[in-house]
Amino acid sequence: MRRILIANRGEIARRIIRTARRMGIETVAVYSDADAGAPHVREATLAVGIGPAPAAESYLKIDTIIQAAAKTGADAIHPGYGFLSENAQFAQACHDNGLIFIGPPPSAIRAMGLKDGAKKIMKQAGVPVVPGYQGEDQSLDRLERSARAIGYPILIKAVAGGGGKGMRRIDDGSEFADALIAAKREAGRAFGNDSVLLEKYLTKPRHVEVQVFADAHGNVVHLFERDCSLQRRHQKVVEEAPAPGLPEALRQAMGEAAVKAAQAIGYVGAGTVEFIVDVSEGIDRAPFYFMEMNTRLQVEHPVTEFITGYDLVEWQIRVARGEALPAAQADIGINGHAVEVRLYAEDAEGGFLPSTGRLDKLELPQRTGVRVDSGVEQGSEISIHYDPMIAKLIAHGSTRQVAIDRLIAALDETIAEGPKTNRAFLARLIGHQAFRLGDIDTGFIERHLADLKPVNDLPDRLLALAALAATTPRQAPTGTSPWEALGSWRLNLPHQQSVDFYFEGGAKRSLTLTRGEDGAVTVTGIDEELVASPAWRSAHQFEADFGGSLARATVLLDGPAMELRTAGQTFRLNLREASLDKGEAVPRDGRIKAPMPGKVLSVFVKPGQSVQVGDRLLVLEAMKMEHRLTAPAAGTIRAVHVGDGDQVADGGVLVEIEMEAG
Ligand code: MV4
Repeated sequence: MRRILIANRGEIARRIIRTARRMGIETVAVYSDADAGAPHVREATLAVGIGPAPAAESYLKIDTIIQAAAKTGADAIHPGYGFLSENAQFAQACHDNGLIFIGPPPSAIRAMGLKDGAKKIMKQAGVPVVPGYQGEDQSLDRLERSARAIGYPILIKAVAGGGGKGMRRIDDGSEFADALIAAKREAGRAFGNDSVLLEKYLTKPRHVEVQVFADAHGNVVHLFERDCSLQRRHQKVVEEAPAPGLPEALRQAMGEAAVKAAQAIGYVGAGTVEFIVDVSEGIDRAPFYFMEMNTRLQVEHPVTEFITGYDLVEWQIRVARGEALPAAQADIGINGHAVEVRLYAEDAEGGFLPSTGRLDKLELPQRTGVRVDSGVEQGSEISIHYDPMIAKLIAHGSTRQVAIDRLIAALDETIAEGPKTNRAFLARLIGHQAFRLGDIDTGFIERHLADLKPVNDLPDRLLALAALAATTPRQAPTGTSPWEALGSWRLNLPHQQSVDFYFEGGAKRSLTLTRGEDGAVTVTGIDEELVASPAWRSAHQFEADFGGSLARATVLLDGPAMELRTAGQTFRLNLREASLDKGEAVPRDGRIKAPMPGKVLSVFVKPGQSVQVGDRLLVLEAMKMEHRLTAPAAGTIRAVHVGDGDQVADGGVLVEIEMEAG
């Protein structure tokens, strides 16, 4: 293998380029018009433009990509994840054109493509599957009888669905017929296939997936598991390896089941076998069931790389070259613990809507035990066309607590400005007591949402730290010797300064700082007077020694606005009285506008209808996610300007509400 074309973009393209380069293999990047200036394009040996920004016109064009490979003399194609990575037709097209597809055989992709078929194969192979019905007979009568036999609550899943799409829970037999008809209609529209399967509904599942690897010589190993239970609307938010609290016997059993799953379909390359672990009765004797198999390298593979010490992209390339697996099962072990978070351009504090725009500032952390995989750089545009992930931050440590602490420190240091991000939310999430205890399941984020909101009451010590940061110059004047500069610089500072912080609701705190001859500052205006020696460690890292106890924080100043981050908590402070214009949380004219460009999926209201605060108005699909817009105030619908399937522009008026007085 001399030259690999990477049929992908962003962080995964860069990730593959890194390993290829280390192995002495050249790379070819492909890029859409929107990505012409992207880092992955610069870093590859060669690059080929493949069309307009929409993925359907570029990254998903099989013929164009095959042609790009032929034109550049590539002998292999790595599909990355997403896009064409699990497209059997693409894998086949590679083979047909004499290119090595760095992935499994098309037959294995196809075998796992439909849920019912995958389940049947696994059941046959002795891999545990969720009790249910996955038969050909799709008649109401047959399905209803099966549901009764399984026992409610049950879950209807579209056989062509995936990642949570097309699922419907039914708690009671009386709802069955209506729910089935609706589920089938939805599945038919979404996937062009209205077949469903039924499963016993598990009330407290954990998502535990096992990394497997197979070569073309019949060797299959697993590289232990990842826990990806922390999700929001089927979007993974935190992934870690190994799964916290998983008993060794269960780990062994799941690893063996995953290997069996791979063997059952003649697998070759990197794959992930997703299991659902039913922890409703605790984890000690928890049953686990096969869910689906992902026939690609996954976004979260770095946590596995951290704990096993192997480069999975290197393994993929070696297996694709026909080599035997680099390690045998007995050689593969677990070293420490790794946790990954996905930094997204989204408004985590405002309903998790994606946020687009230019990354005006991007400073990603560099610290021991922390890996950062990113596809963007300062100045990059986060567009509506692709996944809005800014970076993956992955931390490793000898223990889970060490890894978590490192990741929190990394998040505290991360500076990403322009679009809104989930940075502060992620830090609160992995700093949450229940997460630290490993008390996780797929309902975690929903259940703890109230605890994951920002808090803004600072303890006195942090308020003092903020005041110190506001009054400590970043550096001594230059030109004289450091010692003289420091001495005279300190002497030239005002002896006494006051700092006022303004809080929402009109509260104000005034602190007074009195500087001593030795540079120590006495802070008053808080419950207990504090004495500190403050210093900037770098442009945004501030610290103060409070009599032997060191307080550290990332401090960002933007005019009168200060952001202070420490120990995973983010505080926003205002050094000037906020103006009364708070923006329009509730639009006074009652015009509900699209928060971003997108497609209207469904409209729930009609003119003349009355609504209460929080009533759903419509669902907008944007950036591959569904966003539910709700009534910001009670009133009567005055006008509906959009219908199902309409494309809307950012700021376009969707619905108008005649708001009730008061
Ligand atoms: C389930 C389930 C409960 N019972 N199946 C969601 C995505 C898809 N891979 C499988 N999913 C689920 N299947 C049964 N029989 C609950 C989920 C589920 C879930 C699974 C893994 C991670 C997050 C989840 C969030 C909600 C529901």
